[in-house]
Amino acid sequence: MSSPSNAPADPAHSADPARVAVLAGGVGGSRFVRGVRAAFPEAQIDVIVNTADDVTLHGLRICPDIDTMLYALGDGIDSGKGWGRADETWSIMAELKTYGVEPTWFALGDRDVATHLVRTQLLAAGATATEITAALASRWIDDPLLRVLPMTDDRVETHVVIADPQATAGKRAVHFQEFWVRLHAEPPVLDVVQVGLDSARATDAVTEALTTADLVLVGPSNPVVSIGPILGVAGVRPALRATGARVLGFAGILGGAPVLGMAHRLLPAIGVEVSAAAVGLHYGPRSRPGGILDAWVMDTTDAESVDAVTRGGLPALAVPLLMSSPADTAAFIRAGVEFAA
Ligand code: FO1
Repeated sequence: MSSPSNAPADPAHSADPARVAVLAGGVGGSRFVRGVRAAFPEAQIDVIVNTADDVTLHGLRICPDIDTMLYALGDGIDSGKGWGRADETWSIMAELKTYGVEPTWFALGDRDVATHLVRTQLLAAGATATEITAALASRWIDDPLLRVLPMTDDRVETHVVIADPQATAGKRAVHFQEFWVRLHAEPPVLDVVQVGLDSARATDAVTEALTTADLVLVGPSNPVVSIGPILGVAGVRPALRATGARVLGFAGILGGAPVLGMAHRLLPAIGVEVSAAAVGLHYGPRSRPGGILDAWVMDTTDAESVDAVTRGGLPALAVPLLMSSPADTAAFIRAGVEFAA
């Protein structure tokens, strides 16, 4: 007789959570997921991945956060770059450059292109993002109790509005990938727009994973372009507020700067200070309308802001958050679970 599926986990006295749902982006997200598996070896883990980074280039549909998650968990990732395939070759890019066919600023390795060819032809055949991800995962994921789920089957793309004196209104929108990869996140950000988000719905697999979980973990991914879009998809926040699970969030900002990526360039544009405390309160306690968290875990660097977060109605904890190994990540995840119990 298994324990009630929604019984909140209390690892101090009872078995670990049977079902864990994780909200994650790409590079940091995959490191976090390895820690979740190390923390809870027996659990079903459903990883809900951001797809607002997706882009179509050279006629191919590219899903960076999904592919990074699959490659990383399947040991096929270029661990130096944190994205793309290991042992990559670049003949296709060299040929495109020779043809003078743009864009060449987005580096597509030959092995990586095979993934985009598979995805693009399955999309053309009418398969959903969820079906395609499951098909790709059958090659990359050998963990029968781990599922990688796109946040939605609908098309959502993050665009960044930047100042541009040449443009008529003095500003223009660029795709997030152009902002990050070609423009190196340099231009001042006036706004972040997730195109298509207002009509995107969470898949049934995503809402089921969230509502039946014993534990939900919001990973330390970019709050604006990774976690933000997931929370913005219709059905996700209601599922997070309805779930019987504990919902724990983990800061990706330490000492006022993101550990990875460019969140510091984007948070001000949505009116959120670049600090672990501000991000936690931005996600908000479940006791507040729209809030999603039962607890917020920050790094010891930010221990002095535990009180401010707690006064904001969100129980907070400060422990070492660096994901230098799955065991280190598992340690802070378990510390968060025990704190929230
Ligand atoms: N990031 C870069 O900085 N430069 C690239 O040329 C690049 C290519 C690329 C190709 C496929 C892919 O899945 C990811 C790629 N990324 C590249 C990383 C990508 O921009 C990020 O993984 C996310 O979109 C941001 O988290």
